Amino acid sequence: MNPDTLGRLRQALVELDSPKYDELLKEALSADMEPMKILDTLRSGMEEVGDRFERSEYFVSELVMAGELMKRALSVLKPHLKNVHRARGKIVLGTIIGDLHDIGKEIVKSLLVSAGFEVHDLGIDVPPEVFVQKTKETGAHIIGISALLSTSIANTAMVVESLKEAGIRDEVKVIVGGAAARPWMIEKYGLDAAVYDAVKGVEIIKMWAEEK
Ligand code: B1M
Repeated sequence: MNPDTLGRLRQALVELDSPKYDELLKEALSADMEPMKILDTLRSGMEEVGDRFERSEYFVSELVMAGELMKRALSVLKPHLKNVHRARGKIVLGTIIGDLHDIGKEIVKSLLVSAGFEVHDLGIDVPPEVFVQKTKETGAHIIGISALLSTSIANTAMVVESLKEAGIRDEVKVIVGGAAARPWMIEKYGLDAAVYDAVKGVEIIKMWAEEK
């Protein structure tokens, strides 16, 4: 493989050059590149797309296009993320209300499924009570919330409040992950963990499952 395939793949994503992107994605896969390495590279490309959006060089239509390209890679890479199959526990997963971003959540879901978790994915724009309802229904001990917008991440505190109201706060761990997650939110919103990175998030979830 050309040593700069990943760099060029990232660039093709940033430039929204769809044919080049597909070609380089194929090249990276046929060279047996680590799927997580490819995803991390693409994530960094998405950050640059976001930066261009902030500088008004890109508009929402470009964000949509970048999202489509990223999803295309995800569907190709997903089967390669699967390795271990062990019943590890149940987790309720979703993107918080007000937030429609789901690419990071899909990555986390694939990693959790491959690590042997039974994942109940509620999708995007999920209200707090729906997280709690599904948790009660499935007997899950972990809620994973994805949050990319600083405007809606505070809604994760409402999930914690709903758990308290349902009388099950002590039985359920809550982890929030995504571009908007910061460690100070753990205390402020009453969470158990807040991470920026999918692998780190899955490590924490595995640790909690082992403690059970
Ligand atoms: Co939006 N968007 N977007 N967007 N978008 C961001 C997030 C933004 C940072 C761009 C920017 O300005 N730099 C900005 C948020 C700013 C802020 O709040 N501080 C932003 C904005 C402003 C908006 C809109 C408001 C734009 C508008 O309409 N004016 C709007 C909001 C809509 C809404 O949600 N209500 C909007 C819309 C969209 C699209 C729908 C067009 C599209 C999403 C398509 C989709 O998801 N299906 C989109 C995109 C593509 C982006 C960027 C460019 C890329 C996001 C992405 O998919 N990254 C993004 C820029 C950025 O992130 N810097 C941006 C790749 C993905 C693999 O990374 O999702 O971070 P990520 O997931 C990571 C980790 O965060 C972590 O693991 C994943 C893998 O490493 N992780 C977890 C995620 N969830 C986890 C859960 C865990 C653990 C880890 O445990 C449970």
